[in-house]
Amino acid sequence: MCRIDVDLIRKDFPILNREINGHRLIYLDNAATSQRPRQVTQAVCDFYTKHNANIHRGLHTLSEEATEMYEAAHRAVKEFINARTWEEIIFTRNTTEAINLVAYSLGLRRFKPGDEIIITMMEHHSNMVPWQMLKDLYGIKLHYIKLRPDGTLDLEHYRSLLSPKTKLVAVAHVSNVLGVINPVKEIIKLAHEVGALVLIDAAQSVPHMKVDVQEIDCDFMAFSGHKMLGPTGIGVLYGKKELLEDMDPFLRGGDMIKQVKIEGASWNDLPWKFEAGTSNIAGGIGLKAAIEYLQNIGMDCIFEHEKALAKYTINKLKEIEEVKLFGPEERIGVISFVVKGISPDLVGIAMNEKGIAIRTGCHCAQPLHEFFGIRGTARASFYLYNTFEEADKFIERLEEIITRSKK
Ligand code: C6P
Repeated sequence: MCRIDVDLIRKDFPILNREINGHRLIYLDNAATSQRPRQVTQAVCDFYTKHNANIHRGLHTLSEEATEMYEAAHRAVKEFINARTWEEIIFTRNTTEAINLVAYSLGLRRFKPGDEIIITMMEHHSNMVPWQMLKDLYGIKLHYIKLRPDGTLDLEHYRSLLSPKTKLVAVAHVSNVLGVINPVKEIIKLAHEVGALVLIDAAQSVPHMKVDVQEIDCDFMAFSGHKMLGPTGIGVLYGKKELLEDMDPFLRGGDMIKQVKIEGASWNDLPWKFEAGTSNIAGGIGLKAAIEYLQNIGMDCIFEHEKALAKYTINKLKEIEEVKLFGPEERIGVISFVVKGISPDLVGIAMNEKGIAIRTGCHCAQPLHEFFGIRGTARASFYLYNTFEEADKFIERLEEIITRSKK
């Protein structure tokens, strides 16, 4: 059992002192993007003010420093998710680009008509639309694992979809709407038994819990820096080295080549083969600072804190008759709900009047909302700097909104 010192943590996030509409900001939109601590903004600022240069392109001191810092960022990610080597860590812009990289470099080039891909009904559009592209272009069959009424995956249905034709299973580790933690280890084991590869969309898990790629044995994993205290514009694709070596590049141009001749080109070593053009060097360096920040606090403690906040808030929401919650009991700090008679957007706007930031809409998961027969939800999502007092204020405001709507 560990406790995190939320008061101390909050001192590192100046934005949390902002007033919105005359009220201290309560930021409950962490699943969309997190805030950044001083340590991250400082690391980015230090890079630009003291070390800025392009990487891999100069023999001067600044270029060597920038190269070393950017490579160190890859090594920090490698340690964080326990990859075998830092060559397995490719920096992308975000989760979306990381998934598209696999769809283009593996799917478009290696899959053929009749091959099958399995995803789930709860996927974010980023882990759905790239696979729909393969279906439309190549006649690849796309299956969706059904959900149980509580929003957990129907694993019996999953088993029935698997066959030697399955080439890829692409699944969210944690749903950005339901907060449910999917049993990825079991999903991966079953996929490997039929020879399929597995991509894990870890956009909502890596920021909040310890994820070990060797332990779960995924083949690819994608996540975004901006949801884990890092800068925007930097994301990660993890891939097993032998698979990445066997794949064609995604984007082509500078830095990803070994040699270019009139007749054609050969590819650079990993991970650079997949990092074409000038990279988001400052973003990578900021991501390293974010990882160090999270590691100092401890991923297990962050996970416990958020789970406790979610449980506390859900118990209070359950007492409000007009509120309908989505997702199972056991979950990470993401809570989506609807309020009888009030649209999610109106709930969001009324929350903002008191400085409370939540997200409303379909959260880029339209098929999931259709599954529940609704058009959108309001969503509160927690992170390490949120407090129980903030949860109370959120509930209090929701009760006010409901009372006001009845007048
Ligand atoms: N979900 C949300 O408010 P990007 O935008 O590429 O950094 O992340 C895409 C993405 C992929 N998978 C999951 C499970 C996600 O939650 C997200 C981003 C945000 O829920 C923005 S739509």
